[in-house]
Amino acid sequence: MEEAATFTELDREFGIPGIASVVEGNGGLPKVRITSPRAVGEMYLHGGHVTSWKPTGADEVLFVSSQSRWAEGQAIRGGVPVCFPWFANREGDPKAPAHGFVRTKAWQLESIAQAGDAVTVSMFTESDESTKKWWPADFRLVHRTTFGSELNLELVLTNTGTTSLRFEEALHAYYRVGQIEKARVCGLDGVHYLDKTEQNREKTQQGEIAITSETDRVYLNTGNAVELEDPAFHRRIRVAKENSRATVVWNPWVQKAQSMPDFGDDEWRQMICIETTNVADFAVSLEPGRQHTMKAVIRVAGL
Ligand code: TA6
Repeated sequence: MEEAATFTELDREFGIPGIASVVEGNGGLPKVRITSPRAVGEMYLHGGHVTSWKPTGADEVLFVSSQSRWAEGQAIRGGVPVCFPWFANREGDPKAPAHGFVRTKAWQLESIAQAGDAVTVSMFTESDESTKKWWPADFRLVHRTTFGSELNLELVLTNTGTTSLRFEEALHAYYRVGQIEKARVCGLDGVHYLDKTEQNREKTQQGEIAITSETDRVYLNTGNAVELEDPAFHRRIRVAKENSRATVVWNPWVQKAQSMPDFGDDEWRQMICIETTNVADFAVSLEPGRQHTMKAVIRVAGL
């Protein structure tokens, strides 16, 4: 009875008839479904996780694995996972969950608002007993997403404690591509990166990025917008950002894909991650009472 009431109550409190509703999603997890004149989309309370954005007149932009898990304590494979307060494995703590603890947490709805033809959904999560097991800080994290002809993602952190915070963050976006071998990522020419497939060896990007093997790179000290050119889908996806000093590009290729239980063996051909982040030397420090916002703006155009 509780579950059903939750959806209905949330929908009654936050829903906008014909535009936004709170419904039961995969695995019985609550999600916000957007059907606005400019776009359709979905965002789960589980992880404050956007799983779909389809601007009017275009195909789905985000990739979600057919093998994804949809359960408490498990991360959704695809869409835009929120990584916080650390990225990837936590240094010196092999037991700590990869990419932090908020992507597997139940977030709360803060608001759903219509602005013209776009719809903004705000979800939040805060420090509590479960987070303090891993990280002693007091914080409030809001993920505010605007679904329209472009997708605006804002991660807003407030230090609600009395001591300074240092954290990493990522909007770990998975994009659908028609055929990865033909896709190209432009905008990082000349940028230094750490190659995680070679023990973080430091390299410099020459020209556009082509995916020809497992690719796991952290591009450092860059605020550049990047463009994903996808000839197979005849489209270009532009990812611009604010207050982010590093960009991660990832494709698992064949072997890593086979090693992931929540990812289809052949799905590496259909996706690439282009992640808006602050990681490594670009982790953020935040004084008590202060707020930090990282933003990504995604647009789709024909190729
Ligand atoms: O963002 C790239 C990365 O850090 C890769 O190293 C790879 O592990 C990927 O994230 C997925 O991580 P996950 O914990 O979701 O399996």
